[in-house]
Amino acid sequence: LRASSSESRGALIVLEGLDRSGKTSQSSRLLSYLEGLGHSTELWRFPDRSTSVGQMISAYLSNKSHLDDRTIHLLFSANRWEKRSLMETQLKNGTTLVVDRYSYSGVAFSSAKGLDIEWCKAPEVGLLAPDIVLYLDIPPEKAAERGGYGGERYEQLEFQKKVAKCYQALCDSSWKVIDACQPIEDIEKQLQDAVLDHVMACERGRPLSYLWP
Ligand code: DGP
Ligand code: NA
Ligand code: NA
Repeated sequence: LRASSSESRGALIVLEGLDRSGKTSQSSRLLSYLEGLGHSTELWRFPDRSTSVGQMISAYLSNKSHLDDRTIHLLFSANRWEKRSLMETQLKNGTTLVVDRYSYSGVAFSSAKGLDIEWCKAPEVGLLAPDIVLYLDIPPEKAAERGGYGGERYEQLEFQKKVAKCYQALCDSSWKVIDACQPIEDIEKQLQDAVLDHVMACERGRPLSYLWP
C-alpha cells in the first residue's frame, strides 16, 4: 500500500556538456528509445528560444545584443522558471522529460566568466531537481575539431576550456559521466542503461526534489 505522496510520475533526465559534445543528437536517440519502450516522453531544451525571454537570449548568443554578465545570467534562469510549472505538470502526468541543458549550464557558463559560483546557483534554487544528470565528457580541443563551432558567442576554445573546469566543480557522484569520444552507438547504449532505473523509480513514486539538493 502506497501513501499518496508516492504517486507515479515521469523522470526528469538532463543532458549536459560542452558545445559540440553530442548532447542534442543523443537526446533525440534517448527519446526514441524511451518512446519505443512505451514511456510517454518529451524532448525539451534550454534555452527555450521560443519565448520572449528566449528571444532575448537568442539575440545575445548570436551577438545581436550585448548584455551585462549578471543580466544574461538571470535571463537564462528566468527562461527555466517560466517553464517550471509546465515541467511539474508533465512529470506528474507521467511524462518523462529528456532535457538538453539545464541549471548546470547556467552555472558553468556564467561562472566561466568569473562570476561567483554561489551567486550563480542562487536563482536556480527551487527549480525541479533532475533525477539523473548525464554528462557527455569531451576534451574542449576535440569538441572544437567537430566540424567547427557555429559562431555563437560561447563557441570558442579558450572559453569552453573554462566551462569544462566549471562543470568539473559542479559534477558530483550522482552524475553519470560518459566519454563522448566513443562511437555514437556506444554512447547511446550507455545512456539507455543509465536512465532505466531512474525511469522505473519515478514510476514507482520517487518524490520530486528541488535544486540544489
Ligand atoms: P545550445 O542551444 O544548447 O547550443 O545552447 C546555447 C549556448 O548557451 C551554449 O553555448 C550554452 C549556453 N548556455 C545554455 N544555458 C545557459 C545558461 O543558463 N547560462 C549561460 N550563461 N549560458 C548558457
Ligand atoms: Na551551441
Ligand atoms: Na546543443
